[in-house]
Amino acid sequence: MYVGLSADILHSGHINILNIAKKYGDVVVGLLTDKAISSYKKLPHLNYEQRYTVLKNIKFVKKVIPQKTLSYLENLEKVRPNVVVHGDDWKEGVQKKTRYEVLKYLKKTKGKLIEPKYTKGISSTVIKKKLNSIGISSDTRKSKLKRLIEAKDIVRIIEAHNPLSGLIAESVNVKINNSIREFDGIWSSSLTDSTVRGKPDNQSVDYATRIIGQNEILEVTKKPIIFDGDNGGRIEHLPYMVRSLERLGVSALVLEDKKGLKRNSLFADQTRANQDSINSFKKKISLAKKSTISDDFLIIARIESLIFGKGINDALKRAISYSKAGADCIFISCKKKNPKEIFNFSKKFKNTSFFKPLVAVPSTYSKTYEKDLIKNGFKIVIYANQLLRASYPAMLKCAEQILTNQRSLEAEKNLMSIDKILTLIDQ
Ligand code: SPV
Ligand code: MG
Repeated sequence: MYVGLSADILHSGHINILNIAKKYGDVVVGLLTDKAISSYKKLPHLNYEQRYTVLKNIKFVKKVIPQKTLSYLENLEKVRPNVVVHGDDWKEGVQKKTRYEVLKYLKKTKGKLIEPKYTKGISSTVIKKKLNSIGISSDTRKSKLKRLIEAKDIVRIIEAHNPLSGLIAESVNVKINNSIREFDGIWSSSLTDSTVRGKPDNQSVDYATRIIGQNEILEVTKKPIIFDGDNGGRIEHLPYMVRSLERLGVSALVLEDKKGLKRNSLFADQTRANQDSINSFKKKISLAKKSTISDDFLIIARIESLIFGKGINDALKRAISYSKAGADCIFISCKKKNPKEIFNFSKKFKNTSFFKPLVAVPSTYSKTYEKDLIKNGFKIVIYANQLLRASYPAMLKCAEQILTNQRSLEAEKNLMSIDKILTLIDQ
């Protein structure tokens, strides 16, 4: 007898299903893995091991095995159950197709599908909403990025430069083919953090200021955060930065192999910027890694070779060295209009035994689809500046319209209503 469950938040509805199932024989639970769940909805609150421990201690359950896909077929072939039990709520929505597959299988094996009525008055979705309003602990948030990297084909990150843009990153979603698509996390960009403060992206805004800003974003969001740490500053100070970020619940620190006065990599003119030596940067990576408190906090090494026109072989040599020094992921900078160069790099890097998940920032090669990044070994895509670039022209246009017309009526049609702004943030 087989029951497929996510079992993130167990309630009396689940116990009812398991109790009914028990009446038909030994209950094998196919516990959906993080990967299977995140293929159609948010990563569960509890990780697989935590969910496994809870389930295997329930008296109605004989055995718990992983269900690696939304589809039951692989496990049904393995377990060969006579009966499958599932709440009748899967007749609609994203699981409709899965149900149909199960019915087809059971018809073949002369098995039976039991569908107890969905338990009214209790819903995981409502419980999750309540939990969300309580907030998230630093440790739970921090560990989410690593879990997402393990569970998803690609982890989709968007820049936030203040709490309001953080709220957009947190909650925006679109429904496509019955599943909800959203961003998985937030990028704290040195470029947009500097720009909103009216300063150039050359570390004029110091880390302390940026970390205070980050704290405000952390206060109103729950998604994991990747912090753009530029070159990490003086190596002597690096352990303090790592510990501050980790304590706050940030999930990863990106360090780039540049030295001296920093210039944003997207500038055409890099004559005043310098790339660090492999040896010196390796030391930073390994010290940053040693300074972490847990394995959940990731150190991402960012390679600037292609920005300096040094070619793929230099980038590859560095990727291997930084990977050996302990980098968890490799971020390969590129400001070409197409991704050919980074795809050639990833092909070669994949063939080494030092491969680490790759990070792409498709600001200039924006025509590249996520599916092509996935095919080429990229695990994280960062939309690094788009929200700020969207807001500035809108504000500028509004200010110009007011000046031109000497009143604000003409600008109104592009503005959020007064009612909306008053209620945008929950009171
Ligand atoms: C940033 O967003 O600050 C970055 C990414 O470092 S890039 O601007 O592409 O260098
Ligand atoms: Mg930056």
